[in-house]
Amino acid sequence: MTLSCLTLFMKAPPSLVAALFWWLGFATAPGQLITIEPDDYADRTVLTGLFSEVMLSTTLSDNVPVGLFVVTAHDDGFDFAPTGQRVFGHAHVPFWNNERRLRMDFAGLVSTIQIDFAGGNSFTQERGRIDVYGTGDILLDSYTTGLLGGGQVDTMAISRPAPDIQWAVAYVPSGEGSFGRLDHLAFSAPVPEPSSLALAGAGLLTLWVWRRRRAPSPRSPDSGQTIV
Ligand SMILES: [Ca+2]
Repeated sequence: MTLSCLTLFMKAPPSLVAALFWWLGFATAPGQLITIEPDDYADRTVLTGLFSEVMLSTTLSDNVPVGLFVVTAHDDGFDFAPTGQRVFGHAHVPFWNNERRLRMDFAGLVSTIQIDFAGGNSFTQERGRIDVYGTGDILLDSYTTGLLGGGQVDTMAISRPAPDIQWAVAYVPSGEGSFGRLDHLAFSAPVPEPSSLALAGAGLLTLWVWRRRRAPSPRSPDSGQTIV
């Protein structure tokens, strides 16, 4: 936030500051996580575009979303689901690998993300991985599970000192398996990027100043003169 914005911010009435923070989503209790659980939706429900806090999509190994492969809630069918019976699916299958990645684009920046990974093969072990990226598509952090057999679960969790995660991909690295399960996504409430915060604050304060200038000045009841 620039110095001029900060000065205006400090001079603004408390009610305006409270409204600004509420509008920007800071009303969410600290530590409260938003959860998306496929078991909460019917089999084959399309989850892409369903949530205001995050956009779910499917990518290839280049991390670019493929519009045709919408993300769904999918019955596992093999009892490999980390929770309940349903996992994240895409293109009519309930599993993920290096060429089919679950991408999560947040409506702001988050500090915490976690998603369950389970091996999806009874005959060989697999690893899951999550990569988190910040502004400018900079890789911030990664988490890779150990080798997991079919139905064995590890929660892939990353927590940052401050909200700086803009998007993430969960998948099975190349050569580490082909049938990994992904389930039970949770993340902290997205907060606006600093540039958006400064822009929103300047906009609201401009509106406040404009309304003050348009408001009629109070006048003396006897003289009709403006009270100074
Ligand atoms: Ca589940």
